[in-house]
Amino acid sequence: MSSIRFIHTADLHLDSPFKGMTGLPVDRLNNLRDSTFTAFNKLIEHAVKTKPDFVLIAGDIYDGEDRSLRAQMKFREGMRKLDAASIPAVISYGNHDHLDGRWTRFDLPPNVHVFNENVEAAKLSVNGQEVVIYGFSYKERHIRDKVIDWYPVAEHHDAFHIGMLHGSLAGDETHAVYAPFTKSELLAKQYDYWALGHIHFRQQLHEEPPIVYPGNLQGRHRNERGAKGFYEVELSKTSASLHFVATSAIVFDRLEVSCSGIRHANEWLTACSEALESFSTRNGAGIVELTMVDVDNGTADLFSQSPEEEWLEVLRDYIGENEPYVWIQKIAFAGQLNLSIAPGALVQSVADMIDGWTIDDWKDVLKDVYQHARGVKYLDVLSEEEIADVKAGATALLTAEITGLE
Ligand SMILES: [Mn+2]
Repeated sequence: MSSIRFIHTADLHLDSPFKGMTGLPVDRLNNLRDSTFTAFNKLIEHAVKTKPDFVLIAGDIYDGEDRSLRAQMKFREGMRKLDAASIPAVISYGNHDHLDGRWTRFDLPPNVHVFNENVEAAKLSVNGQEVVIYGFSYKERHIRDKVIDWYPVAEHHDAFHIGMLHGSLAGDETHAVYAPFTKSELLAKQYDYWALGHIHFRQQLHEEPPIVYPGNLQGRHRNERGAKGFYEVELSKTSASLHFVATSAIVFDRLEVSCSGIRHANEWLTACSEALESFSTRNGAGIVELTMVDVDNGTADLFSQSPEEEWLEVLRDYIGENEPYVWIQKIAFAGQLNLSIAPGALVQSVADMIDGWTIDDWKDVLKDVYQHARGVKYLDVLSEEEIADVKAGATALLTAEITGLE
């Protein structure tokens, strides 16, 4: 039996507004606002050039439930290019672009199969080989049902079976409203591949068969770090190979700058500039936060002579507008806090308490925010990584406040 080759992408979030990017020069802000389209165009160009058998888009094509006209027009253009290259596309809508939103409809070309609100099968024939793709679109923003129960178990194993599902692993209560499933429930369907969407962090939940989150095509904020893109998949009945293709036009990241031995401001500027250069060589344009590490007392003295905003301003001036352009969103002198002053007993006991919180405690603590009807749409799920960030940030703040008083 021959193998098939396809592209798996999800979470395009076209026309994401990138709110809160204050200070970014206007033309750069425009580039950023175009970045979801730039990333999408890279995907389309790649597809037209490499001619996969089909393209799967597992939900959240649009960022908003109103699906901006511009986003719909650009998406349609992309689908037309695929159509002209005879590449079928199978798409579903997710929680961000659910069917219940208010949006003006654009017709999509005939190569595109759109899943409706019930789980259904789309059948493709690839070089005489039958491929069955199962999926559904969100009929409203929250899908609490275990939609996974509606997916049929695969029969006829001479065909390829692929499940498309926009949702999250069950067990995470904050995420229970997004078509929850367990890994064993997916495996029980006996499909050859699970094309997931919704979680923006690229990850493979299972190898054989592959259960895959490709992540989004373009990071949208400081917590969506690193290169983003899609997977090219080559699948046979006995093996699968996944190849990641980066599309992000602007990469969000957090860089550490070693301040070891730094005594003068110009040495610091050089150290930061080197870190930024090595970042842009690897990633191209970006938006980064710089964290100072290896800060000893001498360096801390230097930093304490000017306010943080001034250091940031001077650094931005020094770096200038080289291409590829890297915007420094923030600098943090985290190292300072680990100086000669050990965190007091009070800080330690509070930090220990935070450290001891279970996921339920976190949810309880944050319930006002996460249950806020209007606020919740601006929040992504609280990941373990974010919890770790909050912990580190809280401890640093406490240390700064308390040791400052002492
Ligand atoms: Mn999404």
